[in-house]
Amino acid sequence: MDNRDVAQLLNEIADLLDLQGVAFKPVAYRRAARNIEDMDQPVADVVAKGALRDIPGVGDAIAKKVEEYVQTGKLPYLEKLRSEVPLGLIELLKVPDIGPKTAIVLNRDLGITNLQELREAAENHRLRGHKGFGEKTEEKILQGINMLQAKGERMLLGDALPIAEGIVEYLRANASVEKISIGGSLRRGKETIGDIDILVGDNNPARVMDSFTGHPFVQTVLMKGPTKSSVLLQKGIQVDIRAVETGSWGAALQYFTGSKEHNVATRKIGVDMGLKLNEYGLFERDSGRKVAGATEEEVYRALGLTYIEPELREDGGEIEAAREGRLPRILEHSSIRGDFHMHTDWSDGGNRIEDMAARAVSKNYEFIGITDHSQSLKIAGGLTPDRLRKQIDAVRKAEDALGGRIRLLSGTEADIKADGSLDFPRPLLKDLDLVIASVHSRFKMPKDEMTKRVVAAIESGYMDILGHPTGRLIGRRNPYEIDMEKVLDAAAESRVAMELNSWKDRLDLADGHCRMAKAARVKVAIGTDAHHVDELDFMRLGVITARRGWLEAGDVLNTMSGKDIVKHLRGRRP
Ligand code: DGT
Ligand code: CA
Ligand code: CA
Ligand code: ZN
Repeated sequence: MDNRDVAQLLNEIADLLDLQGVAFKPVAYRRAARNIEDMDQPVADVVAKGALRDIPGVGDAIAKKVEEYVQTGKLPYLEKLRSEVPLGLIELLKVPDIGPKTAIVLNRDLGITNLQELREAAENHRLRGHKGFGEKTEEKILQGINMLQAKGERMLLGDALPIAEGIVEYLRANASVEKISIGGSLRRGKETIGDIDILVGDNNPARVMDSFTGHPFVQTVLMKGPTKSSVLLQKGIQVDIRAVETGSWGAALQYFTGSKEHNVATRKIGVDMGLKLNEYGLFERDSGRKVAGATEEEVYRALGLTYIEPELREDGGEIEAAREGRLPRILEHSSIRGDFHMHTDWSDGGNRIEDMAARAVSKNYEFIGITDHSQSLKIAGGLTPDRLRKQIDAVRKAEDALGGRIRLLSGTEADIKADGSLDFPRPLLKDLDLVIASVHSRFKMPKDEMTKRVVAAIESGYMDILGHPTGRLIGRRNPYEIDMEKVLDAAAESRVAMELNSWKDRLDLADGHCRMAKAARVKVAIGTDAHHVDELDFMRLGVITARRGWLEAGDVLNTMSGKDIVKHLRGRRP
């Protein structure tokens, strides 16, 4: 349980109190939630020290509830509130323009209890004419619902992963399960996740199901059976759990990891060998004798395949490669020795150069690139040439202060302007250790113009890495039109690397483009684009995406030593 979890529960209390028309209290709960979330120390430590009431906004009433939750994992006050307010009303608050007062009116006067009913009421024009609702408001509400539902369908890998890990940890602690793993698309590391799947290997599944459905974040139990259950958490996030006997663990994990297409292909291999593969094991078709099932490795081996990492299980050629023993040895997180892309308080980042460096040292990194925005990006506090010169000195100083424990690359994330030129004069670019160049404007250019623009930047001789090469924001902004083949050809020629920006809604390059880059012999540089020390943790999303793109350590610049990366970059300066 981390501070964010506690904050989330307090915010939910605030929403529910709002929906009961309670005054003042919701504001207090939200304030406490924000302060707890922003704290550096884990809330459990603060509770243990008895210092909860020292946090601004945390009075006696709120402190007691937080203590109870931290100590017991339960919060009866919240459960009571949940039982008093129709479940779906909280959803209504997510629609832009609907606050608690409106939600209460909609519920009291029109009997609306959830998003679906609100949609129907709006579609049948039952809102207009009602107190305060005009035709316009009705339309706006409908648009808001559409946006919510389109986005709500799948969640980001970076959002789903911590939630799922929290549940796994909770079940380890509370149900002392023998084996447990995330499964489904989340284990395969897909960039968006439909629902979270969790698999448990345990010979007493009933206890696991009780524990799971009793998790404090569970809002609705959709289904509860002896070996499987499904629940909804806040925001409609669905979690499915399955429990199997430990002897079937490997076969079940293989089955519930998917993808469906990969499973169809592995099953077919079995059929051709006279075997039957299902979630209980791999069996001889005629005798029914069990051939394998306890581990995934033994299942794959019995099918004549080498072990296939979950990220590769998309029926994208991995089965043929496994049969012929030519699967790549994909990138491991432990091979990462640095991060190329981050922002500091010199532009729109939240921490100092020294803070970013200290966090990187604690990750055992050998180098990081300090790459604040360039002058054209005024909204992000882009640096003028003058400021950038000063920053180069500041970076050197910070590096010296750390006594050689890490190399700090003085760099920039320079805008690629509409004509393909970079946003700083060449002599200045020459003095930097690292130049990332990215498109941040004029996204709607026709494809051939955009391709020319980016190729011109690549061929300028002054850039090392093309930042977030397609500009997409998952679920929010489409990639810009660009001829990736041509870009990769130019990059191969100029030995410019492609960034794999691992910000959670970018993951740009996407997995498929990573494979294209590898085929074109273009190196990939993973950058978190962190604007805060904690966001350096997004590295793992980049690693997962690189793995899905079949990249090996040798394809990724982050695996070079600090010394080698400095040498590599110096060798590129004209
Ligand atoms: P998602 O949730 O849409 O992001 O995608 P998945 O892959 O997690 O799909 P999900 O949650 O429906 O099912 C989890 C895994 O269970 C899936 O990856 C493979 C396995 N599975 C589910 N249904 C079937 C099926 O009908 N046939 C086979 N072969 N496998 C299935
Ligand atoms: Ca799933
Ligand atoms: Ca599922
Ligand atoms: Zn950028």
